[in-house]
Amino acid sequence: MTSRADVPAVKAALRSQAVETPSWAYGNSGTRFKVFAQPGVPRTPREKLDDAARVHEHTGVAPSVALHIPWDRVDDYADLAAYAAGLGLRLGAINSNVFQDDDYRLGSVCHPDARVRRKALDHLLACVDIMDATGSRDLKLWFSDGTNYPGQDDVRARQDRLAEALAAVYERLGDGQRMLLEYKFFEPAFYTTDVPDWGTAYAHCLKLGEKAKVVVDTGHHAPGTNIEFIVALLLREDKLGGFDFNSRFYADDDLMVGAADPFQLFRIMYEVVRGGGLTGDVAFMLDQCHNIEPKIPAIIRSVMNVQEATAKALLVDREALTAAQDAGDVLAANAVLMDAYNTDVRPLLAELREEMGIDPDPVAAYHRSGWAQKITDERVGGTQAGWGA
Ligand code: AOS
Ligand code: ZN
Ligand code: ZN
Repeated sequence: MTSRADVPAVKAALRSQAVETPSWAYGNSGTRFKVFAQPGVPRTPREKLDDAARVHEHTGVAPSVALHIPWDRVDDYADLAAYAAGLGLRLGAINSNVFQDDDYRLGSVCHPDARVRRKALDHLLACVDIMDATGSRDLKLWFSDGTNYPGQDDVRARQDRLAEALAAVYERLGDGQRMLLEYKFFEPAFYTTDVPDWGTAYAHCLKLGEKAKVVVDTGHHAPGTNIEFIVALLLREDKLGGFDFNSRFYADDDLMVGAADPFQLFRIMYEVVRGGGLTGDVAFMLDQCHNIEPKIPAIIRSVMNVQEATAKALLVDREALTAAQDAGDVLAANAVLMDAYNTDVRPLLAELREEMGIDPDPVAAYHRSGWAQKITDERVGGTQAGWGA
């Protein structure tokens, strides 16, 4: 560990970081080729929360759960929020879904037909009603809208339609509520995507106002994109609403965060720390699917991976870094950063967990708990993450 590290301050920062887990990560999921059903997966939103409570119990830093509507449809959302509270959890971001109906073949809020646009907008407004009931702060917007062929639709008119819908949703937001606009460079559209990059998301959010922020899904960039630069810039502009964390090797792989490139995750977390994002309003959410690995331990591992990257980012000797940067000492500056990255923070985190009264090894504690066997015995016919729910 770097000699000048203020360990109590690092621990305090780690203790206060909250990682939000997604309801859909607890259910079955797969690729377009096959869904490998796993035993014991949740059959209802309540059961997803039961599993999320285990993740929070063993990590101590995963107190909220993101919902996806209508995948997590219930009759009474206030009741679901009360159920979550009973488990020591709260309901987090409400993820809207305007991509799975036949009506959305040519898009949702950007669709050429005003009827489909109205239907999509009504869904987004209904999601804000749900936020009122759950007490959620954030509405997360991801649009599958785009075109597959040049000339298919008027790309600029689609931006006008998007702006109109976003403005209507923005208008509906209550005090303390925000909308987070997510971008993704392609898929399912392959020629143009209506919100393909941070610049497009930023331009819309800037016009809308301070309740509109950009969300960075780490899997939504072209290979080689410098994501930490985007993070630094958005933080500087006070427009970073949060993250959808996951790993990618190729496209939107949705693998465990920190698995493919832990160094990139560290560089992102360093910019978060540097930009004051750890103490601000940045939401640290996971957006992952566990197609072949057991889901709950994978989610625990993911939370731990975020913690490890954050711990390393907090250990960067900022004073030494600034001194080296000011002196133009390229190698020394790089060495300061690498010193922090190469520190084994697992003992520090184990110590922190003991101080928090939890097992220093969350995955082992989960395996010992018997929960996996219990849900395998009790739950039959668990649901698919999205499409079947
Ligand atoms: C889609 O690629 C996005 O990452 C969204 O956040 C989406 O709503 C989420 O992945 C659940 O499918
Ligand atoms: Zn996402
Ligand atoms: Zn995605």
